[in-house]
Amino acid sequence: ATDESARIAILGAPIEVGTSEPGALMGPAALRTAGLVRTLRDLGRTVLDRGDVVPDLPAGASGLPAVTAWTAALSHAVEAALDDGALPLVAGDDHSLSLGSVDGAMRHCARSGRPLFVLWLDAHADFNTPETSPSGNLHGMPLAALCGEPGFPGLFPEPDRPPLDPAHVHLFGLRSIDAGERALVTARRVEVTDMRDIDEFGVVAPLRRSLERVAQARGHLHVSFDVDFLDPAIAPGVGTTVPGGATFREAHLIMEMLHDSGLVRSLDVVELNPFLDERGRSARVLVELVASLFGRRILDRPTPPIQAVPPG
Ligand code: 5AB
Ligand code: MN
Ligand code: MN
Ligand code: MN
Repeated sequence: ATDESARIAILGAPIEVGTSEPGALMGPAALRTAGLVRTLRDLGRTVLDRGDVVPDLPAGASGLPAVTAWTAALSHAVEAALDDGALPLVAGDDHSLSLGSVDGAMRHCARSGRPLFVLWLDAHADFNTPETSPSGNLHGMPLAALCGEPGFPGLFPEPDRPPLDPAHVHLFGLRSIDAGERALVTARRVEVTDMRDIDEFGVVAPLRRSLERVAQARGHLHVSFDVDFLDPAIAPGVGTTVPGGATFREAHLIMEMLHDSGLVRSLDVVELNPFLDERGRSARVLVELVASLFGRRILDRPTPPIQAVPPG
């Protein structure tokens, strides 16, 4: 990721109110069971496991009120971790938690003066609004809400927050998009690398271009990793599988490039549903990928000296 020296603050977010598939609640526990903390410590990193974030949630709350409480709790926890000089790793579940983690990173960035960029590794665009959503599930809407689309009254702790710049969002791995969100993604000029692009050009060229842009802007890169970015053959433990996802090697390479960039300052790992997993496979794959993001490499030697961006 990452500043080699930054402490990693793990924040569990067992949230499943944004999805209709039960089991997500167990995501943070499965990541811990698969050795998330131990693996990062073995890499020589200082890891602070802050336990699970506890939202101020009335018993039985669901839908928008529940997501609003989670958003406030996570936004504050992520902002506090960043203010403290740590790198927050939100070990989650459903993707509505990124409403809070990205909002927290935005508030931190507003004060530090760094522009925020978001790399959204996902089969889906997550750019629905309540009006365009075919399912009504909030895990399909976080980017639209963060980018200031109407339809989410009172969702964020600060009602007048400046929206996330959609041109700073890079959807990577896209292969399932609904008609309404497709129109929005196009109109708002969100950057998109879909699976067709990856098939033709691989992951390296589009990711390098994007990282170069963040580096030039001296930006803060937030990475949101949805398990369904991966092909279901390697990560079946997710409610919304879509065939034709990233391979193990493609995902690894992305993590290695992110590490080498030194630009990642906050991270979500979301949508793991252990109830749907096969013998912990998906959780284990995720821990492997996170290890690569935090500097595990095959041999201890410098990165191949390739130019960050092809000239021209
Ligand atoms: B995920 C769908 N677009 O809005 C919707 O897993 C799926 O966080 C959303 O990417 C998937 O319900 C949300 C059909
Ligand atoms: Mn998602
Ligand atoms: Mn701050
Ligand atoms: Mn998804």
